[in-house]
Amino acid sequence: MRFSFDLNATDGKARSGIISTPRGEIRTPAFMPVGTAATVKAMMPHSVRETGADILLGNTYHLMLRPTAERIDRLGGLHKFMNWERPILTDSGGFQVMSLAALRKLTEKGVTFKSHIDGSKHEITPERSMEIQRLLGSDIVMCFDECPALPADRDAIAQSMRLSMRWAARSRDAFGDRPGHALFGIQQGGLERDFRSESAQALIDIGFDGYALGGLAVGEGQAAMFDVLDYAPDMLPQDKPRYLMGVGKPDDIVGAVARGVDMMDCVLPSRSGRTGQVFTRRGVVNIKNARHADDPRPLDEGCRCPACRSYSRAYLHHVFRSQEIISSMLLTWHNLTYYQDLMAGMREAIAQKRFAAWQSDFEAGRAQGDI
Ligand code: PRF
Ligand code: ZN
Repeated sequence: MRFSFDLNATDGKARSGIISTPRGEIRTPAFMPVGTAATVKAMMPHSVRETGADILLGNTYHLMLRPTAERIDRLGGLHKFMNWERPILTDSGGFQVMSLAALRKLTEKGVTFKSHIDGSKHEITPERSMEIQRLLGSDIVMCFDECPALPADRDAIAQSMRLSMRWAARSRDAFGDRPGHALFGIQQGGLERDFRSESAQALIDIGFDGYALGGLAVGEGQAAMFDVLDYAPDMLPQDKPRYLMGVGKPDDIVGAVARGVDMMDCVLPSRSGRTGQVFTRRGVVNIKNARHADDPRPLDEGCRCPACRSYSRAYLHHVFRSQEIISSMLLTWHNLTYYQDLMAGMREAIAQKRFAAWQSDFEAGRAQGDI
């Protein structure tokens, strides 16, 4: 069975479809929970599935350092290792090297760095990144790229983007032909329309199974990101999935889907679950706040998750304040459920051609605030 993408419905620029892989279907628009270290923190895999996730994201950078890709391969691959048999997308490592590692050195060949865990020295090249992602058994492999920190001058953005495009060609060559597995290119070019266009054309000439929008959500702000998303997805093929990397807050996700994005990932719902930040239809609630201490009501009346079905705000406030492990479990479960229900709501609205009305309701709910 091969990797394929079928668009089922469009409404304005918003799209809804199915990515088919040998490990299962991915309903789009899709949100991918982040499982950096072979776990979605505080969640059992079957619980992640119950929230509605079809696919998880894993990280080349973290897994190559610990426990190593070779060890995971010997143990039967990442799916078996972490007990998640559905699709996994892996990021290629460069972005995490730039944000986490020490003594980074970038050359035409690749990047060398020291591990943030034990200071040991490592190298990732496009060829090595493809090898690691193959050893992990990743279903959707990402090209090795460089994501420049913004703001940067136009010249630096162009140089970096062109390096990423040469690496994209090397990634394609090293990946080879692997039926059932997909390789995604990554568009770069900062906030510069001409460089975004040059990058898209370079990727299309190489040819990929899907196309990511990289280099966004790196500090430019939502308005600047939406300005790029107003044109950049249109530069990519209509018939292939489009993945916006590392996004975002619920309103970023809704705005991205409205502009033609099909896939996203972000640590926000899981990380916020551990810091007491809760996403609801009425905006963000901080469970740490003293106003919840005597509140017998659920977090979100309309939510189907166990935190909302079986516990009060007062209990969730108490276990958070007491630093009990169940606090991270319940709040992460809630946040991931909220994100997946958001995606399901958008998929349904797109299929029924009422996405604009759905988006107005989404914004109205948030305008009301938590009560
Ligand atoms: N490239 C890669 N991974 C990423 C990004 C990128 O540009 C981003 C940018 N938001 C997040 N993760 N390879
Ligand atoms: Zn809930």
